[in-house]
Amino acid sequence: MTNERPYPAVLVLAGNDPSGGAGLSADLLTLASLGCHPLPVVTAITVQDSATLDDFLVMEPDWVVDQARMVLEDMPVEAFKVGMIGSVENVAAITELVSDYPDVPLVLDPVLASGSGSPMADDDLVAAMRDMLLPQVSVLTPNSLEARRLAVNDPDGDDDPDLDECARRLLALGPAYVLITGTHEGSADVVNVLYGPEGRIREDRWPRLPGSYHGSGCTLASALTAFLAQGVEIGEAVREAQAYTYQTLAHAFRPGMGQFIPDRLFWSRDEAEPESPEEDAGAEPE
Ligand code: PXL
Repeated sequence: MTNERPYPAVLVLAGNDPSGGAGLSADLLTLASLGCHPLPVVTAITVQDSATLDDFLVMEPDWVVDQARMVLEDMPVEAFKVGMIGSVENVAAITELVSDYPDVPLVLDPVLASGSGSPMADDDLVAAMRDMLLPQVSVLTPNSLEARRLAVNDPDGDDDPDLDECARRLLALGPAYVLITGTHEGSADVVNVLYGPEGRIREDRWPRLPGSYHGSGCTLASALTAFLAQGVEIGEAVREAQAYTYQTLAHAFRPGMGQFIPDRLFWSRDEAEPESPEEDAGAEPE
């Protein structure tokens, strides 16, 4: 064998979603589809379908760390991607783990709620992410709701910063870059903005697709991680990740009775037309 490591390895710490829409499945399909070798570390298991999150069970921090350390000692990784974390203890354990790899880019998708809006993180978990993990993060990828929750310490007060101000506050907590996605805003187009040390770096607008998707945020964050793992520069990686994610959404399919699922393997399918969200936009909004 002359080429023992053809694909960059990416360690993914995330929860399992048995509908195959979000979480680890989304991450693994995206990373593999974009030419990486995903290393899945389970942080939680969820009980959910394509419409509803019923319950979840969080792994013990020792189990999270042991899964990760075993493979990290076996092979080099080019990037980390963190999704659902599940507990304050897991935030602490993951922070300590990644601090041993300061040169490996870390993308954090701060998962606070399921696609159907059920909470997946309480205030203590949000505070732990903010205080412990954000200083280690290379790129934070909140949607606008997550950006506001992470940036505003006092959600019941009068503090209502715009998204530029949220980004400034989040950058002050440590991440090198923040990509705020606009799917949950009311605008006609979806507007995603990348911020860095000097403020706005790029703004991309995408036509808002009809229907509601399960796992779109996981797909975008994983695609971004894949490009960073391949050494693509941040601005270009953000552009490519959005273009890929848009295609997965344009080719989304509806395997059950709930939301549409992005087709991370859209490029590998036969020519046959996929079911289109335009034909049935009846799924519950995200
Ligand atoms: O889309 C966010 C997300 C991430 N991770 C897991 C999930 C979800 C949403 O439902 O279930 C495991």
